[in-house]
Amino acid sequence: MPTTQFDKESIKQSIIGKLQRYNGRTLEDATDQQIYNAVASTVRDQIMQKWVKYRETDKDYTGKRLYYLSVEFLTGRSLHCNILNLCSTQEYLEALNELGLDWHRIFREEPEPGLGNGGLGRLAACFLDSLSSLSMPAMGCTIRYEYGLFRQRILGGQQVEVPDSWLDNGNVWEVSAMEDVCVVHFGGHVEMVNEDDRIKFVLKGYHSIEAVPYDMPVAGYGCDTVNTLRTWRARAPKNVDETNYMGGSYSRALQEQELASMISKVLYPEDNNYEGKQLRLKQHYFFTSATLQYALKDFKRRFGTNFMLIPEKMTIHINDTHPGLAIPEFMRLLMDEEGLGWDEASWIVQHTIAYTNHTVMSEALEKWPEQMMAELLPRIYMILQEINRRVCLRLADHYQNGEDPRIAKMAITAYGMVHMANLCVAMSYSVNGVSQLHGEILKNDTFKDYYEFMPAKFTAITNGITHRRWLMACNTGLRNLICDTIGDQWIREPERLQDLLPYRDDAAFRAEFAKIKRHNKELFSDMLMQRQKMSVDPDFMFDVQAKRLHEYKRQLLNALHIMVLYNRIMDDPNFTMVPRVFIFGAKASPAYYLAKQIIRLIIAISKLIDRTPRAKKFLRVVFMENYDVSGAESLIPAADLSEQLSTAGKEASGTGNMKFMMNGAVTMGTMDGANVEIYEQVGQDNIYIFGMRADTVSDLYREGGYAPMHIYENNAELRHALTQIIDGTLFPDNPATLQDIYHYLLFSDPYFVLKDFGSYSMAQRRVDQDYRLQDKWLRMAITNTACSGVFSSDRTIKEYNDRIWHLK
Ligand code: 26W
Repeated sequence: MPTTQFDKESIKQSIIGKLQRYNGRTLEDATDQQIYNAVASTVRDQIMQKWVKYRETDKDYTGKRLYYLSVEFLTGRSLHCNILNLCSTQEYLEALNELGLDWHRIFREEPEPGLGNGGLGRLAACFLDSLSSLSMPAMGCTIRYEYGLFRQRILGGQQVEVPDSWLDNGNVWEVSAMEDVCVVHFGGHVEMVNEDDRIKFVLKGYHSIEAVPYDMPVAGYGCDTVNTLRTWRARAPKNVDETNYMGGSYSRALQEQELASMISKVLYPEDNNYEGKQLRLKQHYFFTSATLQYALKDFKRRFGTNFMLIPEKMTIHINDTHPGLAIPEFMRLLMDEEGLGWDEASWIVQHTIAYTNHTVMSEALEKWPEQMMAELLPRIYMILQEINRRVCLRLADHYQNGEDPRIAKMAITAYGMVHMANLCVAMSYSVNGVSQLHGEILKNDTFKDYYEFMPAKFTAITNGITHRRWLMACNTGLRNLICDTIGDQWIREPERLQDLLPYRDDAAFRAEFAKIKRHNKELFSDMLMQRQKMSVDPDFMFDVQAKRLHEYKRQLLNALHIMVLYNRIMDDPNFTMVPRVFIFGAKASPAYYLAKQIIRLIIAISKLIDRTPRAKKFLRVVFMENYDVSGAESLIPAADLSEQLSTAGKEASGTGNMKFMMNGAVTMGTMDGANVEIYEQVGQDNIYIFGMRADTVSDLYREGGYAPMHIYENNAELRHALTQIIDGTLFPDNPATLQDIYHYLLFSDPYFVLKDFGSYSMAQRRVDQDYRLQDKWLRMAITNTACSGVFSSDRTIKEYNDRIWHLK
């Protein structure tokens, strides 16, 4: 047994001791919050022991290291997963039991760091867990937002945003690393000076911000590796800098402090929608620059100034374009700080930076005004212009024509904007999509011209999720059943979940599987009662759509279908269906008007059904408030049907789809993103596929859209449901409340909701039929869990390592 293992008795003693020393309390009169702190810091002690040891060995490490830069790391709570990864579940369970403590109640006290919006941020967190568990040396780097993603309240049937000050009670998991504080410069102007016969560029009149790192340990499962998640906080430097020479006063100094801390104040709540806010650009440069300064410092500690060794010793992975300024910043550090020439610096950067694209939505592609870049980051802007000049020269040469129209499309700076995606594609050694379909779309459409110009760097690696959090920790019932049935090898080799396949035919196994699902539904209902004073009937089918609210994800398709079901129930006295609760979880970006209207629609439908006794027998709609990682951990294990309805070609991958599948929910989905690969894994009998394929969708775009009115005229059920949006059925006092949704669907919807409705509604009829045949349904559910192993992020990380990083 590793020496860092704590036994049950020492865990108990530690908890009691901490309550006494830090709170002056006994167990009996301590609050849940205090108990949480005592338990968490016991776990932390255990991790710290491992961390110290790991860092000791890491000091002499001469191999390659990965820096994973992401503007979001949606880690969720840490306590449970940390205990799990320490392989100490049994010890803690027993210790807490013997102290008379309820384990779930204590876990609930941990504030959830909401340092991300959705898929991209959660993916980064799964990656870190897998990197550690596979013992790969890596550091995750991001911003220490004082306010994470807003908390969502539903008031008067609408979303209201509340600030999320998750750090109020401190964060047990982090330690500051003052030795690595560094300075980031903004503004000023560039001067050319002649030094030792070389032209040097020097930034003058800038404004300094200090970057303070806080480190959170990421312990791998059952191994010695403890990687670090480094979060950077912004503060004003204590010492006077150039700006303060101009008549600094006390109140001015405080103002400076306030302004500086703005940079790491709040996470932008937009998902898949870009706005050129200056503060956002500051955030990106701030954490990117700090990270690269640290990476270079660590490189020099390890290898001195032999900079040409950099590509061999580190990879800088940028999670979408948000940390893309790593490219010019790295060039700047190598040239201006270390004295390298352009060609050497450029060679190093182009062999060190790898880029993942996560979206093809044009409104999400980052473009910064050149003007803003020039004012905020003058030296970086100069470098960007020079990169652009050289890339355009190469292109002109390649096309044998300096006027080729493709050059403007591929340029880094064009028409007054800096195109971050072009920068990242041009300058990194690897560009990857996040599912096979997405990878194809990148090559054939989004980055078509670049793909033809430099095909070798393009690849696709399908996303994954950590089965430790998303199965072992969140669904203990299923985890135990699986271990009892096929042993525990699947924990290290999740593909072995396949061994469950034969048990589809075992009636006793199916019964156990069903019992667990039912129990998870009860747990979810309890959680809902506790979170929002609502309950759901565990005998209903749980039909779940949980993800950010976005037009392309088509929550509207689901909502319209519920209205159609409602009408069938109300119009036909003989109608029956499997009782079903439609559960939604979704945050809308605060400034996204239509998304907020869609939430209103869903809640209005829910209320309509609740006041209609006949409908209530078959139908319920629940809007789960403040859907976050913890909410997902309770909702996903309870789901029967997983709704993945994006317009084909729009969802780069999806990862929620994988979590549902792993927990035995059957997918209702379009042939989009990773749904395609789920389909390939489970086969057509174990998934419900509907709607247009991606190629049909892109044909439709080429033809200039579709005629929703035509569908409206020919589908009476759909017409009825649409009319009810505006005829007072939902809002008797103000029928026009949701008229914008009505008009959107009929006149401007770019995501073809009505077009796919018929096929969706047919597929839903099949769900109803199949669910009645419980054995058939259970076989499908088990198949989904059994085939979910390839979607473990362990597989994903191994592929990144084999194809991109080459860490060992
Ligand atoms: C600048 C505004 C902004 C913010 C976030 C633009 C784009 C983003 C992200 C790239 C959006 C995102 O989270 N994309 C999701 O990434 C997941 C992980 O790869 C995929 O599974 C989802 O399909 C994709 O939507």
